Amino acid sequence: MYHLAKSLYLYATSKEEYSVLLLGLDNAGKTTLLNQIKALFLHNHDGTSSPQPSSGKTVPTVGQNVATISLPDMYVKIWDVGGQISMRGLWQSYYSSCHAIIFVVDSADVGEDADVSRLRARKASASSSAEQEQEEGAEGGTSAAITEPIAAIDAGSSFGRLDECRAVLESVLRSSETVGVPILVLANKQDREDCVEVVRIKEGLVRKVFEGEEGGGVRDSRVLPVSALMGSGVREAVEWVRSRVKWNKEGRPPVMR
Ligand SMILES: Nc1nc2c(ncn2[C@@H]2O[C@H](COP(=O)(O)OP(=O)(O)OP(=O)(O)O)[C@@H](O)[C@H]2O)c(=O)[nH]1
Ligand SMILES: [Mg+2]
Repeated sequence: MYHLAKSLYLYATSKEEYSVLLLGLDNAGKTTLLNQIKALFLHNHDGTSSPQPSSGKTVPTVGQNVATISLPDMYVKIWDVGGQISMRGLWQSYYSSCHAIIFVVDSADVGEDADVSRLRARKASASSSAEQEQEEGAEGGTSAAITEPIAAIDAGSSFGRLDECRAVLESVLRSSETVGVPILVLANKQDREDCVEVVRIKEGLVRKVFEGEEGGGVRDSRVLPVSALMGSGVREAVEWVRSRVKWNKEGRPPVMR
């Protein structure tokens, strides 16, 4: 009788627990995001309190930070692992037990896209050719002068860490242990004036990776703008994860706590 009562009590009081892995390059804002999620959800289970700016004081993560938040219908255990190159080798040990991945991108550190670079290059070379023409009174031969610097800029460093970001995201998707795991890409630092818009991150990074060979086929994914520092978009990000891990429950069953 005691055992029956105990199991009924445990059944009535336990909740599903899902694990979420925060990944992304160093300095992307993973720890700031974790702190903001804790501030929003730890004392208020539905996260309806208004987001407050976080202090933004963090140090590069060596190892991991972990926190569990309690939502009305589940616990979410969030693993924040270091994004420095030396830390990335540890990521794969978390893949098999995670139910969702949040990949954080620093939107102020992806540079500008190829179209903007081309336009800038065209403008710059057109005006320098015009100056040259004026100085030398030369005619003809300007089209070669216009196209030359474009190639130079395309191969240059105006892309910030976009290429690194793409390669790292591809390597996450390439692992057989992440197949079918929902992935949320967060375009973080949207409060910064020099950030790129979420649509640019979608086109320049996410679509290329997910539609490319490394994309690992169809998977549940989304791109959302956030500011981990100010807290904007964080509740929506948690809500997306909550709904997707539930939807994928048969593929990756939760643990009961
Ligand atoms: N403006 C702005 N700064 C942010 C935001 N999120 C994080 N930062 C800043 O970015 C820097 C790095 O943030 P972290 O959260 O430590 O980055 P991380 O991804 O955990 O870095 P690693 O632990 O090295 O992988 C800190 O100075 C944060 O204050 C944001 O949304 N807006
Ligand atoms: Mg960190």
